[in-house]
Amino acid sequence: MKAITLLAFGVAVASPASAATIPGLFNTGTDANNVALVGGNGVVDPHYSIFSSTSPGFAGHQAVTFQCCYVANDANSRWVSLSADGSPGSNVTFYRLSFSLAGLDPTTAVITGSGGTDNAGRIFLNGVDTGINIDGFGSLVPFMLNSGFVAGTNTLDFRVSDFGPPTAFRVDDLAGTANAAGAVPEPATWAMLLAGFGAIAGAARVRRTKALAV
Ligand SMILES: [Ca+2]
Ligand SMILES: [Ca+2]
Repeated sequence: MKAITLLAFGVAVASPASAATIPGLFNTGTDANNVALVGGNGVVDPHYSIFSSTSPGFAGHQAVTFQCCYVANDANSRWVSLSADGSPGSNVTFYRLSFSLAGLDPTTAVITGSGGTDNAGRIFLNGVDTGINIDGFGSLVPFMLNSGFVAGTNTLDFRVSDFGPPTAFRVDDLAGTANAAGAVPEPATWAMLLAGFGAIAGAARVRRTKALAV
């Protein structure tokens, strides 16, 4: 009974501190409160910028709202594009969202969401291809990122490949958590915990031995 109590205590200590919400994870086409922007096509998205595009003249601009014939916008996200009419298409464009993990442990970060693209989409984290596709606009594709995060500023890029105008993309229900930096036990703490587990195991062996001897 005592060993079980000690074991439970050890697990409680070893468990990381409760995960904190990663700030700055906005869906496409939303305001500062992650609520869908009001207005028709062409409303400026304050969070998603056009990092690069094979169509000249768009890099450095913000994405703007554009809905064509895609799965419906909802209360917390809207489709966005290069322009108010989704032109020009037939290009490859990287849309970027930057966020900060300041004060958080990047090795514990997890981000989930769903996305769609007209026509094909791929997610890059900090310039690295995650291998995750979010293709198509008839429905949104769920995704999860749990590695590749760095301390401080991180960049989430959505590469949208268009096969003919218009083009657009959408991120919905983007959310993430990470532990506070330094919340993970230090090596010395782990050593103490392991020593504790060893003592518990030893005590159990002694009890078994005694039981056999009786
Ligand atoms: Ca939504
Ligand atoms: Ca298209």
